[in-house]
Amino acid sequence: MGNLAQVFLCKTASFSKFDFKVILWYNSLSSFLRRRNIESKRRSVKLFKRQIEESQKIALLTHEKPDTDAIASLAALKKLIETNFSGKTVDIFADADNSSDQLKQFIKEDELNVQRVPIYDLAIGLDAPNSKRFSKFEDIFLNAKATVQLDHHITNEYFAENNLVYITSSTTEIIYIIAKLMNLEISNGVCKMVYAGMITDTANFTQGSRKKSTIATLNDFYDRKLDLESISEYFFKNNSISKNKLLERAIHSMKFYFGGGLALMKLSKQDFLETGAKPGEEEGIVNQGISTKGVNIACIFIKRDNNLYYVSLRGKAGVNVAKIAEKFGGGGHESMAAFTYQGNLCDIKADFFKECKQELKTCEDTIKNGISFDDEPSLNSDREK
Ligand SMILES: [Mn+2]
Repeated sequence: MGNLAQVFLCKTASFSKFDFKVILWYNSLSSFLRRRNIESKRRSVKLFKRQIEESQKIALLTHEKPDTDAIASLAALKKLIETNFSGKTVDIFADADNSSDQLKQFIKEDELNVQRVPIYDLAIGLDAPNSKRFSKFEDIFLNAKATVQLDHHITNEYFAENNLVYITSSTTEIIYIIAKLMNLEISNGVCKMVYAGMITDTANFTQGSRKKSTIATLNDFYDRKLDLESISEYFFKNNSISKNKLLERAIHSMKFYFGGGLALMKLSKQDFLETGAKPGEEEGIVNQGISTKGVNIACIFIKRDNNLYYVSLRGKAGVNVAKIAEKFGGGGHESMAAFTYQGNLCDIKADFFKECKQELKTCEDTIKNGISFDDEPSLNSDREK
């Protein structure tokens, strides 16, 4: 609300002088905080540029079992640093299957996990809420002379010396925003990598965080006349037959709890073997659960090894699945999160259901039965405050 409108309201409605003072005070405090926030972001970006300039050997790291946003972030930032700063060696690391098709799209097999140097001048963490997520490469980050991280997870632990954490669509989007603030030369190839991270982390802009900056970034890409359609098709209309067979198994396993509010799916090692699906092909299958009417939380338990499960969660508006994932040592976003569980399923069942029930309770009032196209005051579309 603008100041003028407040003065008007104050004169017409039954506002006391005290209310008016509170509104003015609140207004100036929030604009002060906003300014301070922008200032601190600017300082972090400046520091990041200086950190790159002052380093010669740079390591880029991301979380284990990297998704498309993580891999695209590694590739995009490597390219940006190499083309805009001279004399830097940029090594990239990820605990991943080097031969996966998804990885090969962005990174040459021999460029990932190269022979490491004992101590890097700068380690840059990407798309990870804490350093443990770098898994077997965590020591590279811990031993580096300087550290910075770029991430968009709501559960981020601000674990680096310089933390560039913005809750937005993807880590690639943050890379693009920062590259622009640094006035770097950004190639069309880098933009396409950024786009790949954005569409996969938001399931084609239907979940996760979508901010003003997301739209501004898309605007830039349309101005560049990039072929975005083929990237969308590659990620969303390109399922292998084995993935479809895996999806069929997952749907077959789907069970409903709490009056249909929770959908649970399971996949075993056997399912992967018998369908011929490769690791990584389970990405996105959990969305099938959340796309079901009445389901407000969906999850999939993927059995990797004996008693080792990867658990992926999705939630509809009003639910915060990151909270559930955090309880079990994981993290993520309000509408999409994950954790790893080592142990017997029977041992986690009661606790897991308790957490889900709790979240379903808090969302009961906000879930609508339909949508309204009536004229209503506009909503704040950003779900994360
Ligand atoms: Mn991400």
